[in-house]
Amino acid sequence: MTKLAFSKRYNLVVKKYDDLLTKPNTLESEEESDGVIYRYQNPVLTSHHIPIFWEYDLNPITNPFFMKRFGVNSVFNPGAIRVNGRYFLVARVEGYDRKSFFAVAESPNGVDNFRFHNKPIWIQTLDDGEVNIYDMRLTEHEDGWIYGVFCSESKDPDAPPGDETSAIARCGIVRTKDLEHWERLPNLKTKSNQQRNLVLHPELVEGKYAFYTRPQDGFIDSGSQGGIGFGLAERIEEPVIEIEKTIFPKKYHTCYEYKNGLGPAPLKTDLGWLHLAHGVRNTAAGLRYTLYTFMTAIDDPTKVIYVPGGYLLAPKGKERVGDVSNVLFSNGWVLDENDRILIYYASSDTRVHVAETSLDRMLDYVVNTPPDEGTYQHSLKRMLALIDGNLNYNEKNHHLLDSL
Ligand code: BGC
Ligand code: BMA
Repeated sequence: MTKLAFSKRYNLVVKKYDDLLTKPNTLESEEESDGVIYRYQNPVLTSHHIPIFWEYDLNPITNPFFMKRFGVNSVFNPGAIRVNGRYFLVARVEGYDRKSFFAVAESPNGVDNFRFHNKPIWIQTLDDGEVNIYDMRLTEHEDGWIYGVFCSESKDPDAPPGDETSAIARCGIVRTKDLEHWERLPNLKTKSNQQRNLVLHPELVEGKYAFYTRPQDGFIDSGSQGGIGFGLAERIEEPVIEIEKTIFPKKYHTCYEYKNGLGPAPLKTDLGWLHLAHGVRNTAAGLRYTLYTFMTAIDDPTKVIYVPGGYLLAPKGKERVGDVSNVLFSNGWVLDENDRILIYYASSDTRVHVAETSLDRMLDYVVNTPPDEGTYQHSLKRMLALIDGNLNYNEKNHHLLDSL
């Protein structure tokens, strides 16, 4: 093995880093897209985007081999927000040691040149055995704060001796005005022992803080618990939900058969609250996570009014492989003033991508995609109706299909 001098190795690593950070991103070609969503070609955040001085000791005396002293394994599941025209992701940064924390990365255009701020976010821990934190959802709330709601994980105190995997997931809450200083609030209390994928609704409902919840029986298994829930908390500084109702149940033989959970905070549109969620099914190869959308009524965010059938985005190509393969997960999106929607999603718990659509396109998709009516017979009838409609249209309209 040829040993490069500290400075040579340093220069190579810096060059690679700089090239990566300034690399422009481009949309996939028109015909690659399904017409609903357009993916960008390169991931927007990966472990290679981590600043060099977070991983390496830059002092040749204490680090003569210029080796990583703190390795980052993956960057994924970011919350997203646009402030003063700039795009911010609050990413889950996971070390080689499996612990994760949050770090803010900023971009001028939302699709490339994402750069981490100088330091990851300092989060004050609570005195409750918290071991790990992940998957922050950001909400610009009408009360003037930006809230970050995340999963706080600890070892299950009732795990029998020898069981080193059972865990408890709770809902952690922080808030900020500047994305630099974050105030930790108490964890949300609900009746369920396990909570993951909680999201704060941007507006008060009946004068209270409204949360989308996802109660579970076990750490992985949602068990008898029904799906995406909803509940109100009187105060955010002492958050307690007494009554939780299921608004989007998991369902047999769908892409959210095993479990589901809300993604980012919903977007307010003229037709209703637009939601992005993940749906999970179990397979012989393990859990498969895809993303889907639905809409709830503006005056009642618990009332589901549209559910396009099937998934919106599923793992594709290189996205399929990673630490936890066959997973797409999203907890961040941004609607900008030009009605562009940027969906930030992670693939296989490893890296972050962005896909683009527009508000009018999404509304068309949500309203006009046939719902999943439960059986293949229903689905087949829907497709036959589409085919017959097209053949009929073809007869009457210049035989568009004849060249196919
Ligand atoms: C992991 C999460 C995962 C959860 C359930 C946690 O320990 O950090 O990424 O979603 O387990 O599998
Ligand atoms: C879930 C999430 C994510 C993760 C996914 C797949 O339970 O909370 O952290 O992306 O599992 O591993």
